[in-house]
Amino acid sequence: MTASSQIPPAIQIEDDRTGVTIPTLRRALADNLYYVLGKPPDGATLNDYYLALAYTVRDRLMQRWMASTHTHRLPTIKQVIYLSAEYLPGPHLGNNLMNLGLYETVQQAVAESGLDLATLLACEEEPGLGNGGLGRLAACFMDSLATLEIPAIGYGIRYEFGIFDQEIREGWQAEITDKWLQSGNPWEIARPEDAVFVKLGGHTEASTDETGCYQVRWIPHQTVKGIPYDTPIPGYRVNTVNTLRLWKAEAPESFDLSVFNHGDYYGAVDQKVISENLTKVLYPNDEPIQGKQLRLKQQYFFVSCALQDLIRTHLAQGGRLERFHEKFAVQLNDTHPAIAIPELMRLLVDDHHVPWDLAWTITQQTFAYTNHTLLPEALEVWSLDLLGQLLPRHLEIIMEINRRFLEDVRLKFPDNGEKMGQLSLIADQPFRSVRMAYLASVGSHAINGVAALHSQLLQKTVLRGFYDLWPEKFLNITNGVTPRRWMLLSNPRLAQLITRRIGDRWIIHLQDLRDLEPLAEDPEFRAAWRSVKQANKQALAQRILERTGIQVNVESLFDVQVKRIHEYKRQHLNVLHIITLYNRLKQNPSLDLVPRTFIFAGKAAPGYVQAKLIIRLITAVGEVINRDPAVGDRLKVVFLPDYNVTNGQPIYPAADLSEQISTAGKEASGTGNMKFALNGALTIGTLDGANIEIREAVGSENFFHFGHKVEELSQLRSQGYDPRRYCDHSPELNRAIHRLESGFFAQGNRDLFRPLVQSLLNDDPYFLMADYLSYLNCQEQVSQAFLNEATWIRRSILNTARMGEFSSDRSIREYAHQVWQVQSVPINLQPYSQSEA
Ligand code: T68
Repeated sequence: MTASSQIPPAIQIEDDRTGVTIPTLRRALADNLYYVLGKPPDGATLNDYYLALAYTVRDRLMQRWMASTHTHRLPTIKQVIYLSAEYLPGPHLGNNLMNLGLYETVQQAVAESGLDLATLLACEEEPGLGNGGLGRLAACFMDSLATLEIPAIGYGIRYEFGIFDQEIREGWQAEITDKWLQSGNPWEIARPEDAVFVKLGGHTEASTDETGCYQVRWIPHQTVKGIPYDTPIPGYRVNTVNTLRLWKAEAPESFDLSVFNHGDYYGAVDQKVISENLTKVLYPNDEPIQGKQLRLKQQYFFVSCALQDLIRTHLAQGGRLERFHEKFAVQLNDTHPAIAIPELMRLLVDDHHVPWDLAWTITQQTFAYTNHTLLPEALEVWSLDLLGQLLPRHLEIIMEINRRFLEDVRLKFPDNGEKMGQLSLIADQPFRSVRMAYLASVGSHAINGVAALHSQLLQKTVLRGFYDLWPEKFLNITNGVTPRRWMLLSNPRLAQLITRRIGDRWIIHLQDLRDLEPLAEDPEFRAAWRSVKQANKQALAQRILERTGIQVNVESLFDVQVKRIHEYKRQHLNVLHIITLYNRLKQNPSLDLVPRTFIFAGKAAPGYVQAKLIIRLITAVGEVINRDPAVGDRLKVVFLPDYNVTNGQPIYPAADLSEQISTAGKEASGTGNMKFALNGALTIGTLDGANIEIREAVGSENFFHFGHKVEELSQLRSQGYDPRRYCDHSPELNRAIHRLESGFFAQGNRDLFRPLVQSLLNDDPYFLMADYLSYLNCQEQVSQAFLNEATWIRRSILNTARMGEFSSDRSIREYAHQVWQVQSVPINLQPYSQSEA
C-alpha cells in the first residue's frame, strides 16, 4: 500500500485544499468565492474572482509552507535572515502558479469556469515596497533562496503606501498614492500572536546590581507594537516555501489604556495614530533623509522586531544565545538595517546579560553587509542629536563600539591620529553623526559590493581604511536576476522556444543556455528567434498605443531605457542623441536613417527637481518629434508611465537595444542590464557596474561600449574639466544644446530646460558632454549593425546564450558558500493528515 492510500478519511480536506485536478480546482475556486469572500458567482466582481483564485493557490502552498517553517526552526538548521527596508516582489499569483507547476492547469480550470487567467492576473496590485534596484534585488534573492532550498526569512516593513503610482500629466510626472492594500491582500497572513514591542526615545539609567554587575536600563518615552504579516515565497518546483515577514506598527493596547485611564481618550487615539504612522509610507531614495526622524524610526522598528523574533524562536527551540550566529546568518541589505548591530548588542548585553566581548563576537559572526552605492549623497549618516533622542541606549553602545575599535586601530597604527579620525564611526563634519557604512563594516564579518568594479572601488574609496585593516573581510558578489520571473514568466514565447530546443533545465541552471550557442548559426532557429522578438514587440506596441496613444513601427529598432530617473543614469544623454538624429533629419529630410523607437520609463523621486525635468524633457521632445510629418515613423519617442515590476515585464522581452549609459563608476551594478541581455537585447553601455562583466560574458563583439572609463574621468576631473569645450568642438552637440536653449521643444519657452542646460554647460558632474561623441559614434555602429538582420539576431541569441552567470541563483550560491555558510535543506512532505494529526 502506498503512503497516501493509508491516509484516514480526513484526506477529504486535502482534496479540497490541495487537489490539483481541474474539477477540484474549479470547486475550490467556487468554494473560496462563496465561503471566504462571501460572494455568489453572479454577484462577484473580477477582483473577487482574482482573490478567490489567489486563496485557491495559497491553499496549495500551505502544506509546503508549514513543513518548511517547521523544519527551518530546528536548532541544527542554519537559516539566512535577509534584512531589507525594501522589497519589490511583483505580483505573486502568476509567479506562484509557475513555481508550483500549476500555470497551465489553472489556466484551463479558470477557462472552464468561464474566466480568463490573464484578466484575473491583471487584477493584482503589486506590493511596491521599494524604490528600485535594491528592493528588486531583495525579491530576486528571496526567489533564489527558496528555489535553492535554502532556509530563509526576509524581514522588512509592511508600508501601507508603497512607491507612488506615476501618471504623466501634460508631460510632467504626477504622483498618486499607492493603495496596494485597498482591495485586500490574499497573500499575507497576520500573526498578532507573534507581536513584539519596540521602545523609542526616553533616557537610560546605569546602576550596579547586587552582584556588582554594571547594568543599563532604557526607560523609553514610547513603545510601539510590531505585528508581523507573513507572505509565502515558494521556490521553483521544490517543496521549500520561505517566508517574507513584514512588520506593521500599532499602538500597544496597554499604553492606550493608561492614557485612557487618565480620561484622555483623544490623547490615546492620537497615540494610536502616531504609532501607526511609523509604517505608513515608503521613503523615496534620491532625497535627503537626514534629519527625517520617522525614517530612522522605521529602520530601527523593523530591525528590532526581527531580532526579537529571532531570539524568541531560538530560545523557544532550546537554542543558546552563545550559538545565535550558528543558527542565523543575517545579511544587511545596505546600511538601512545597520542599526541592527547595536540592537543585537543591546538585546544580548542589557536584556540577556551576555558579557560585552562575547556579545560582540556573536554580533560580528552574525552580520554581513552589502554595499549598494558609492554616491556620497546616498551614504547614510545619522546625527548624534537625532540618534540620541530616539535611541539613547544605541548611541551609548555605538560610542562604546567606536571606543574599542579605535583603541584597536591605535595599537595597530600607533602615533597615527589621522588614521583614527578617518576610521572613526563618528564624523565631525558638517555635524556630529554616525557613519552607518562604517558601523556596518565594523559589526560584520563580511562586506561585499555588487559588481566587480564596484567592489574594487569600494575598497579603494569609501571603505578604504577598513580594507587596509581587514582585507580578508571583503569580497565581490555580482548581482543576478531570477530567470523564473525575468524569462519564464515575462517572456513565455522565448522560454518555450528555448525549452523546445535545449530542454528546461536552464530554468534552474541558467548556464545551460550555453547550449543555444551552436543554434545561433542555424537559419531556421534564427527565424524562430526573430518571430518571437517581433511578437513581443507587437505586444509592447499595443500597450504603448493603449497607454500613450502613440503608434510605433514594430520594424523599427526598439531602443529602451527603463530605470529610475537620475542624472547619473543619464537619460538626458539618450535625449541628446535623439535630438541629434532629429536635427540630421531636419537638415536632410531624405536621410536614410535606421528607424528607431525610443522607449523610456521610470520614476523620479518626488523632490528631485532635475530628474522630474528630465521626464518633462523626454515627453517634450516626443511631442515635437512624434508629430513632425517630416519624420514620419522613422523616429518615435515614448515615455511609458508608471514603471514597476508589472509594467516592466512586457518591456524587456521586446527590446532590441538596452541603454546602460551611466557615468563610469556611478552605477554599483545595475540589474536591468541583465534582464535585457538575458532576453536577447544587445547593450549599448559604459564600462560601469556589471556592464563590464556582461560584456566579458557575451563577448565584446556583441556589446556596444562607449565612453570614458573611471580612471579617465578622474583624470579629466583633476585637469579641470570644462564641459563647454566639448560643445565648442562638436557642431552637432552645439546644435543639440542650442535646440534645448532656444525653447524649440518648449513652445518657445527658453526657461523651461534652462536648469538642465546650465548644469551641462557649467559643471556637468556626470560627464555627458565628455561622453557625447563616443556615444553618438557608438549609436551609429548600432544602427549599421541593425541593418544586417541575420547577424543582429545571431548576436541576440549569443547574448542570451552567454548570460547564464547572471542568475540570482549564482549570486545566492556565492553568498551561501562564501558568507553565510548555509546548506540546502530539502523539505519532505508528510501527507497532510499525518503531519497535522
Ligand atoms: C541600486 N541601489 C544600485 N538604492 O543603484 C544599483 N537607496 O546599481 C544596483 O544594481 C542595485 O541597487 C542592487 O544592488 C538602489 O536601488 C535604493 O533604492 C535606495 C533606497 C533607499 C535609500 C537609498
